[in-house]
Amino acid sequence: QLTVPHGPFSQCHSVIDPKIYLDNCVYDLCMNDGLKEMLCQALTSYADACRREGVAISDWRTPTGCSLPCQENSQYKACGSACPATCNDQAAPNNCSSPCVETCQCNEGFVLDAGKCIPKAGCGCKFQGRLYDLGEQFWGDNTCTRRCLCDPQTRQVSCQATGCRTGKQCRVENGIQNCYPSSYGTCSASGDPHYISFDGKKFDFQGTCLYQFAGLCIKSQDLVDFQVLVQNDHRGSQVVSFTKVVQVKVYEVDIVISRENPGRVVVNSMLINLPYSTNNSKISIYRRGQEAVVQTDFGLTVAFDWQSRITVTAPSTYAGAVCGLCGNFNGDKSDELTTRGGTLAPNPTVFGQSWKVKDIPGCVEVAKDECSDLEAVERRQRGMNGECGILLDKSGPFRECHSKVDPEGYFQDCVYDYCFFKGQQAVICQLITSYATACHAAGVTIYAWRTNSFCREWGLCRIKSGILSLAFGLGT
Ligand SMILES: [Ca+2]
Repeated sequence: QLTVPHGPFSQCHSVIDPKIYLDNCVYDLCMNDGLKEMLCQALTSYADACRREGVAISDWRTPTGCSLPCQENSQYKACGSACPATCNDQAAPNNCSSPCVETCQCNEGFVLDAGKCIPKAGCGCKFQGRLYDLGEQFWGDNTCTRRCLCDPQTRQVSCQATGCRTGKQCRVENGIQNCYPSSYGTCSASGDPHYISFDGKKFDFQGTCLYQFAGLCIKSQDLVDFQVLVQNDHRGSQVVSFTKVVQVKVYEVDIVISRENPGRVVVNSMLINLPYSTNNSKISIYRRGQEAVVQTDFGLTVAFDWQSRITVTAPSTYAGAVCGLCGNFNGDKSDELTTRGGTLAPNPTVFGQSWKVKDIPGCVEVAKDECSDLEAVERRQRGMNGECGILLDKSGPFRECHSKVDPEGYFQDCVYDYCFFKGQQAVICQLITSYATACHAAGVTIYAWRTNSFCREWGLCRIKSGILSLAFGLGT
């Protein structure tokens, strides 16, 4: 094999003269009665010399029977990678710049670990009978008091005493034990708009500029920063409208839900259809009933019905750390009208103005006059089974919803708007629509409440006919 012209060593002949190796080989074989090991040794030394000179040697072991004994789960390679895959670096062969070597290479699915080829899955740390991936963090007990790490260097588990931070509790969700928010807070705005803060304070604010609805104000390593902005529409004499644009900023993604784009949302300036997920699924946006819902992996949910109703739900870990029109979520209702400057505002208008983020051309923030005969209007409406009274009517179209969604708040908002806008129908129609939406979301059947003379459908007809066309395959 050493001297055959087209044999495995032929490429090396011009670099290292094989003659002396051949002579030595013949001599050794003679002296040892043709012992196979002698032959293999001689061939190995020539192959090594060639390889040192950078000459590629093809497989000479198979034809000569000088197989290199390879251990379990590995196989002989005449020209294998000099950088074998290991537990710490399974991709090492792909980034190897050294020339190939004669080696025993671990089989597919195995990696070299302490001189042995072990299954890839065997890389990691064993702890209480379970195997953890290198770098994996996990709880070492079922009460979340020991946080453990499978150290990639030592492949040993090290644990530290810790616990769930304030506002979180240790429990299992979807099979995963972790510290989860112990509760959630909700803030909403609808109609005029009427606000209900995280701590439950109700107030009205009619500014039509861009405002911070809610956002992280006390920065913390444990809390993901976010901001929810709202813009309300200017209320003209003919078209009455409410929250027009909702903007969510989180994980450097900018999401805009606006009345201009019903059924769709704008993500980083691109108009997209739902459902949609972005930033490694940290944010998902989907449709729930009549609402667009933005949900984050840390428990923040923002829902907007593309019309007038916005709801923000935040985990209790954010208690006391947020600010904006939704208040600070510290459980204290009395300090909800805290301005951006940190002082308590004398009224919702001053409070709201302080949370302005941006002026929109033509936006206004005038404090509206109180409605002088509010109480009389409320008394009158309460006794009616039309207008705002339709919401409370025990035999009316919403009768089956009363036990699921309390109509009283909606009724009061309706009366308030009715009074202020001198009974403009479009205003109260929006509010009744809000209640209908909430009933739908609660899975309750409601009965026809619009008539040709009361809250006749306008824009909705177009949307509905669009949906019908799609349903019958006529969509464009
Ligand atoms: Ca508060």
